[in-house]
Amino acid sequence: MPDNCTYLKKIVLKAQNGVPLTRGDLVFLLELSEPPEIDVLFQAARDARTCFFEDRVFLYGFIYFSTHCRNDCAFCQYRRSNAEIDRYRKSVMQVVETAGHLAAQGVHLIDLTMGEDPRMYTRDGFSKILGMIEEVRRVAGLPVMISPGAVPDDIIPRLARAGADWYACYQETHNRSLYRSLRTGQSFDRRIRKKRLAGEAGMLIEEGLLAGVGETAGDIADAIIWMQNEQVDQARVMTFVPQAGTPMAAVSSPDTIRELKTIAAMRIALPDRLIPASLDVDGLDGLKQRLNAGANVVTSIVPPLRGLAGVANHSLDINESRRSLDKVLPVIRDCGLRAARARDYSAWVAQ
Ligand code: SAM
Ligand code: MD0
Ligand code: SF4
Repeated sequence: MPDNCTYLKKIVLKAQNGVPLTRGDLVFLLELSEPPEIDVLFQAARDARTCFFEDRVFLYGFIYFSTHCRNDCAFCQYRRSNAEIDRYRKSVMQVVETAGHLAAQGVHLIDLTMGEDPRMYTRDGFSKILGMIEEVRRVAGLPVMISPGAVPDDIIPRLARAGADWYACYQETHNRSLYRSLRTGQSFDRRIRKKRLAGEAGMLIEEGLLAGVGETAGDIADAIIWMQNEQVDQARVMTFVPQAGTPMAAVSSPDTIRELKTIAAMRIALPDRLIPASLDVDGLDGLKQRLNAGANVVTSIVPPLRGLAGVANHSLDINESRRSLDKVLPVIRDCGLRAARARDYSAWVAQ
């Protein structure tokens, strides 16, 4: 334990001085297994967060506006071949109205997410999305993230021009053979290219990983190194939640400790970046442990009773209003943190 702690502190110091962490450093962090060592890891992550963000946490409203999808990701309930779910497609008016409602509640960003909906992946569909981004920005007066899947190359700069500040597109893993089994039939390189194009078009980039899908600590380390090299602006990890009607339905629910250690390792490696604590995996009950591991953004705040779904959990905590700000804010305070002001967030985005 003392030896491990000394090495841990060395790694933290290195990261603080802006030296990129090596694969070995990251694997070491991810493989810590004794509770006292894991506590030291989480404390180091919180300290790294304090250095750049003090006690401020950002809040993202989430609108999953179409749950139709042409892809067949093995892990996702919205995959094309899942006939067991009801799907919806919200109108631009409904989306804009919901965004206005979320803004009035006090979120800092609106995340507009969709499946690769065949009806939206058309000329008309893309124009509709561009118009939606403009309207949401105007009515909500907040930065916008778009999570539209791997849209055609020429659409990416148009998303930026319409006012999308962020492009979110997750690789899930940087192990290519694992990727092939998860994102069935989708090119790894093409998905990477979309993120690069979005960055070139002036958007901020979010990369994301799944935890508990058969990845090794080395795979996660490789992904974090990629995030360091590409200078992603937001880095996410979510524990896989098994979904009925998918090939991975019978996989047993992974332990969330892998996600928590990954959050902490990402915070140490990328101390000044945004790292989400998603309400979508374990709902409100899972928020505290994610913030305590070093996350600084609460994502997947979804308003109740509007027929809106989550991704990893279709309905967990939504209609019970447990994904609303009045439930989230006390947990943030319990962790010794506080919600940032909207202008703190806009300043971060601008900078
Ligand atoms: N359809 C677009 C796409 O795939 O890029 C946008 C949706 S994307 C934000 C949905 C993300 O939620 C996936 O990339 C994955 O990281 C996460 N997700 C989906 N199903 C999940 C599950 N069963 N458990 C945990 N996370 C999941
Ligand atoms: C979340 N369910 O924030 C959402 C989603 C998409 N940009 C984010 C994974 O947890
Ligand atoms: Fe479609 Fe996205 Fe789900 Fe894959 S993760 S099936 S692309 S909605």
